[in-house]
Amino acid sequence: MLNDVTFAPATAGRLLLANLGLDGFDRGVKALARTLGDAGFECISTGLFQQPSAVAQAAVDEHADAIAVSMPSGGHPMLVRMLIHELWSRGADIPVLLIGALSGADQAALKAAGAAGIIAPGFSGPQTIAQFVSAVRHSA
Ligand code: B12
Repeated sequence: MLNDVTFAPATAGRLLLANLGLDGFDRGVKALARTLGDAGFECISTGLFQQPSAVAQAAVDEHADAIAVSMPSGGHPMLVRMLIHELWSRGADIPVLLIGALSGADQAALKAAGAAGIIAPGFSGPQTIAQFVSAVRHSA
């Protein structure tokens, strides 16, 4: 019989996993959700083909601690800048991390635009987890 103990699972943070624009790669984001979920994060996925405004609103509605943009197709620079702008226009200071093989110029432009982390393809699971632990800690 259940008593009045409240069960509250510990969480390392709430993450919104997003695929922006015409990017159609969902295998990577599913694997990422498994890796981060096993590490104690709550992962919410937007699904494919999202507009930056929809991702920003979902992050606010879901009280996300950080956003992971998965975009193997490589359309980051414009769409991630739009996402960060949409977050700021909602007064939301939520770190955005993304993965991608980007030129030095694109990386610098995205960092200047406010991207919290740009992770190169090939990063190990533990390195990826460490990036999100750090991002959530800094946003707290
Ligand atoms: C499978 C695949 C496809 C499938 C995708 C199926 C699906 N449902 O996802 C299909 C056939 C649809 C496809 C289509 C295309 N593809 Co493709 N595809 C691949 C391939 C072979 C494997 C990708 C994959 O699923 N890997 C397995 C997953 C589990 O690994 P992953 O994606 O790397 O994700 C891991 C990490 O990166 C990490 N991770 C993922 N997201 C995030 C986010 C954050 C923030 C962090 C920290 C970590 C993280 O977690 C995952 C687990 O470790 C790659 C080549 C390659 N070997 O990577 C090309 C590749 C990604 N494709 C490519 C291209 C060009 C295309 C097309 C544009 C081809 C075309 N002309 O139509 C289209 C684009 C379609 C679209 N709308 O986006 C290029 C991209 C080049 C670029 N960016 O400059 C690649 C690199 C091939 C190449 N060498 O040219 N593709």
